[in-house]
Amino acid sequence: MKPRSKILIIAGSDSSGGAGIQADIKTITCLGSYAMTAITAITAQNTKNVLSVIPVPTNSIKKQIIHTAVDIKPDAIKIGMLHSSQVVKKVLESLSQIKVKKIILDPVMIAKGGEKLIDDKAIQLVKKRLLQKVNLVTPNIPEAEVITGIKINSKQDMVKAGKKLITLGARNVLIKGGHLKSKKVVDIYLNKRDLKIFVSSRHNTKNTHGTGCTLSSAITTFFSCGKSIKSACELGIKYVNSAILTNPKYGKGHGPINHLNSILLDKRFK
Ligand code: PXL
Repeated sequence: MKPRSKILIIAGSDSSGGAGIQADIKTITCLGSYAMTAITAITAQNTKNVLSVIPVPTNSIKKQIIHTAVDIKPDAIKIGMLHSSQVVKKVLESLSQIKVKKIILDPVMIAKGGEKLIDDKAIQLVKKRLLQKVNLVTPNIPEAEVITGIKINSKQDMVKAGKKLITLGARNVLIKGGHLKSKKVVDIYLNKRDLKIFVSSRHNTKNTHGTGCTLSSAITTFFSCGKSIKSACELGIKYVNSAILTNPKYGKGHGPINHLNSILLDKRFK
């Protein structure tokens, strides 16, 4: 088959392959689209912890974005780890030059092992200048708490924080409820006019490394292919949920999920 769409990923590299740009490429590929990349930082990590983070020079990030996009125009962009305010500034500059209409932002802040992946100045800039330029922002509960200043302990708090994100200028918000202590996982999609609660079964596993990256890439792929943001969220949530269920149990810490869950390759090897 030919790829259904072309997507540019702006994110960090995860050497363990479960999160970051590696998760993004796998997701976009497995869902049938073509992935291009601008790498913002290089992490050395495994399923247990992040050993180091090396920032990529910001001029190089801008070059990766512009030089790639002027040749193969992306149908959509997915933004992940941004690391510092200089990176956020360069990404903003680059976005205004390439004029791609569909942009999804995963406001990555902390790795599964607890390591910080973005500094405080960058968070403020994301809140003040980037949030308003994207079609959808997909914070998890800790990220929504940091951006809105609202403590989240319930579904109602999630809605409150979602509404605050809209008043801050976000067009569409998906707050992911995986961190909430609840029997089912509740994700809340909202904008000025609409509110939808997605309920999924919770799988009892520690192997959830890269779920956020995977979800935002899946949503970007569906959105780039013409689905509405809301149905792209619904389809993305289903993809991640079965990727968690079929996780390959790799590593001794928080293992990766199964990006290949959308693909049947068995026959080719018989
Ligand atoms: O899942 C958040 C994330 C994003 N980007 C990179 C990461 C991680 C988590 O480990 O390493 C590069």
